[in-house]
Amino acid sequence: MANVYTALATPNIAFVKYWGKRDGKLNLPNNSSISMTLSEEKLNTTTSVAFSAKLTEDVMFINGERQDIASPAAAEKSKFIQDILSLMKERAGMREHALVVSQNSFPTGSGIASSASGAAALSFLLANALKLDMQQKEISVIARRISGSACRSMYGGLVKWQRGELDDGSDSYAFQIADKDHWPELMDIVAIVDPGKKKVSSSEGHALTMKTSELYEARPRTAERHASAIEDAIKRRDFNEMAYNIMKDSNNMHATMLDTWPPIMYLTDVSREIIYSVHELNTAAGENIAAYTFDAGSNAHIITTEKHEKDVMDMLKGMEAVRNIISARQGDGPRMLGDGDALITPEFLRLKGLEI
Ligand code: 2P0
Repeated sequence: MANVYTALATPNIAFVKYWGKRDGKLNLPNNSSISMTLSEEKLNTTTSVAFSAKLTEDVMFINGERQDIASPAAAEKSKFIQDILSLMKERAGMREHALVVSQNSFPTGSGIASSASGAAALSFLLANALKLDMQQKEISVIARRISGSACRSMYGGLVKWQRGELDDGSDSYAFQIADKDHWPELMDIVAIVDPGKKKVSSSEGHALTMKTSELYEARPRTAERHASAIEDAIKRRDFNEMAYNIMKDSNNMHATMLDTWPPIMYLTDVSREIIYSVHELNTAAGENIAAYTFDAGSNAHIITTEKHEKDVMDMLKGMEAVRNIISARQGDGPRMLGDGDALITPEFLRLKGLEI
């Protein structure tokens, strides 16, 4: 059996959101964004790869299902994966085909960015397995091309994806603002309210909002302002100020979504109930002790500190519609795993009728 390499990456939660691209092929954003990379206990993607002359084409499985990446009819995202795979193999002079097996610990398409951790795990894994001498910055550019927000999962702690200016995207990469030890008390409490697949995919949403929202014109500069304020607040560990800008940025992005035609509405009554409850919590405390933020889905991410974890938990536990609560801290970013964690095993190959 061929050598198997395995890596793990985790999702990130955006404090300043990426919504709208100035280049849809390269995933170049209209504004910089900031995120916290999540810890791995509950939310992670593990990906294994092996290269073998016994394979007749590149083969990929996500959550046990074979993906159509090699055929011309493959979906847009899958084609990107194939492109990246071909690009990195070529760079390494690898002629053999790849078997890639990827598994998320959380439901795909549920509003928790599985694309970010998936693309980050794959890019990091290929760079390492193919022994490409690449800097993290360069790998983040590769991850970005598969899925924009993935470039931020290339680092642990608190991360900024700078917009960049160049048309080729070489200056649109992520870097670490602070590692997790700078502000270890930070937490993301994820309230799962709807585990279903989202109605409008992010890729469609980005384009539709830019095309039809009249409010979107103000979005890039508003987001840049939030990004500067948050970067500054992170350096000072000013939770009150950071939380204000996190909530404003989430609301601002969702306002442009509502202003899209036809409107995109990811937030539900339960999401709104959570928004009101966080405001009540903050008002009662006399300062911002928690911040809500929502991605392309109805699940709430509540950013808080260890000290107020119980307040947030008590608030959520009183809500019937909250089906599951997942607490995460800041993670370390992607890492290679040992053979014991490999997803390509003799058992897997037998089950799928493959030989490597
Ligand atoms: C973010 N989201 O910054 C924002 C917040 C959703 C709302 O990044 O087309 O899946 O793969 O580049 O990264 C979702 O967009 O889009 C996203 P693609 P992606 O986390």
